[in-house]
Amino acid sequence: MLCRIVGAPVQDGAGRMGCEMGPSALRTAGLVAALRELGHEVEDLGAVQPAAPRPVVHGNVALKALPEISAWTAVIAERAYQASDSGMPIFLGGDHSISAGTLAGLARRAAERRRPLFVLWLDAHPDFHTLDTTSSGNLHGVPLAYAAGQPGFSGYFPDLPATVDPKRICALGLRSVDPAERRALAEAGVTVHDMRAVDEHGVAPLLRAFLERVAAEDGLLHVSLDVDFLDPSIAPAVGTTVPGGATFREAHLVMEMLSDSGLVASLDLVELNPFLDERGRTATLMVDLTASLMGRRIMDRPTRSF
Ligand code: HAR
Ligand code: MN
Ligand code: MN
Repeated sequence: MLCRIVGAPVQDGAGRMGCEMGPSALRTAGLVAALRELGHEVEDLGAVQPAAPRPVVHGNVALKALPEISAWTAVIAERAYQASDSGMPIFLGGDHSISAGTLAGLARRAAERRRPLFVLWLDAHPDFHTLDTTSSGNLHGVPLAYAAGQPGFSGYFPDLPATVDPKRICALGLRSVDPAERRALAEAGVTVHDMRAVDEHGVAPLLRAFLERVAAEDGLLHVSLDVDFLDPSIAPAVGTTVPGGATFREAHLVMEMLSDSGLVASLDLVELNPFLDERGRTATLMVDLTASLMGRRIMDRPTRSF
C-alpha cells in the first residue's frame, strides 16, 4: 500500500496550545519506519500551510479562532482531496478541527468516485456541535457536525461540495457528550457506541456490525482516531482527558479488525499534544496503533475475517 503522510499542525481548535507539535512527535516516534517495516511505500507530502484568515463575525461570542480554523479547513480540504487520488492518506494532526477539512476533501473524492463514504469516529467526544451550540467555543468540538451537513456553518466554514451521510457515521468510545450533541446525533441518525456499550458487549461485535455495513455497500472507510479515545492512563498526551477510555487491547483489537477488513481508505491521527506527554509514550502508542491498523499482527491470520 502507498501511504501518503500529510501534516496538519493545527492547534487553534483546541483549548490549549501544543497540538501543532503533533506531526513532529508522530514522526519522531517512528511512524514512517513502522509503515516501511510492514512493507508499505511511504510518501511524505509534508505539512499543509496555513492560509491567511479573513475576518468573520458570528453571533456566538464564545467561538475561538473562527477565521483561522475556517482558513485551515479550506486548505486541508483541498490537500485531502488531492492526497486521496491514490494510495492511503494519513493525516497527522493537529487538533481534531483538522477533520473538518479531511472529511470535506474525502467526501468530495468519494462522491466523484460514486462510492459511499463511511466514517469511524474513535473519540471520547462526538465533536458534533454546531457553531451555534458550542459553549466552550473550541472548534475541535465541531468537525463531525460540519462534515455531516448540520446547519449553521454556511458563510463561516467553506461550502461543502459533498457531505458525509450521518447514517454512515459510527462513533465509538464516547463518554463525554453535551446535551445539544446528544439530541443532534440522535436526530441525524449517527450510530453511537458509547463506553457503556463497549463495557457491555465488547468492541468486537459493535465494530463488526459496522464493518459489515461498509462492506455490503462497497464503501470507502475513513477512520478518525482522537488520542482521547484511549484511557488517559495509557495516553496522557491530550488536552481533554476523560477517564474510562479504551484500554490498550481494546484499541489494538479495533485496529486489528480494521486491518483484517481491508476497508480502510484513509486515517486521521489527532489531538496528540506532545507538550503533555510522558517520555513520548502517547506518541509511541499512536504509532503502534497505526501499525496494527496497517497490518502488524501477533500471529498470521487470514484477511477479511472480521
Ligand atoms: N464537547 C466539548 C466542547 O465542545 C469537548 C470537545 C472536546 N473535543 C475534543 N475532541 N477534544 O474530541 O468543548
Ligand atoms: Mn475529537
Ligand atoms: Mn476527544
